[in-house]
Amino acid sequence: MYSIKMRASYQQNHISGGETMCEAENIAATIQRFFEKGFYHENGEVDFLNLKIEKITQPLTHLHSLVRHNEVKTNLEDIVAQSNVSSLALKKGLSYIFNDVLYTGAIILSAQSGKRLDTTGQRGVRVTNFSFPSIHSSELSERIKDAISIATCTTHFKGVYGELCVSDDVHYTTGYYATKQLGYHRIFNIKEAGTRHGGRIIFVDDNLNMSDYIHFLECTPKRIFA
Ligand code: WAQ
Ligand code: MG
Repeated sequence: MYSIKMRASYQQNHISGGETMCEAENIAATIQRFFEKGFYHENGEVDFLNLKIEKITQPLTHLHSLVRHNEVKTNLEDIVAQSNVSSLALKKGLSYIFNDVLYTGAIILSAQSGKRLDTTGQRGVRVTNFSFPSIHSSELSERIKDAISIATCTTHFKGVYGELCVSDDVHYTTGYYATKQLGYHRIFNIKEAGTRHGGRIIFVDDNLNMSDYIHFLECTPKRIFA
């Protein structure tokens, strides 16, 4: 298997990224798909696009996909409160999402105090080396498959209470909140259309081993099955 990564930007500001793993015979189709995703993006013109192909040499870790819930009226405060994340932490998380910084990856916050615990600056932690082959032919969009895969990875580790996601794409207004126990809950109209506000916030225990967790998210090859 090969890891494929794409990153596109304009004047060094993040526009779009993508990552997956695939077999050799699917590399050409995957880089074509990622080229189109990054180069023709609703967030605007791109002046830099990087595609990276790397052979996977480590064994795959298998993760069971989170269950996807579709209720129209999921209330963010309620579901976050059910997952051991304080309202202060949620408030701080939302302030990272609804600011003008364009992060490439996820921000990791204390679920208790809301203090930022990772030290990756404006880059954030990017979940990479994952694939979701068992639903490739399903009716779900690439965006939703990607989102369920990322949430399955971020919430898998012990000491993680939940992940909140808002797309930074100008016209996509559905986000989600996910936990290992409660599953993947879509949240409609989480932002107003027309802004680049967005991001991913992972709420964790203060005692979580940060370098093990980041290594798991960025480096361990992860295969998600339904
Ligand atoms: N790892 C960590 N953070 C990421 C990753 C990744 N692989 N990919 C994106 N991010 C961060 C980054 O800060 C982006 O700005 C932000 O998340 C949003 O990414 O209808 O489309 O790809 O059920 O714009 C969720 C709802 C859609 C899907 C999320 O996010 C549904 C989405 P985007
Ligand atoms: Mg985006």
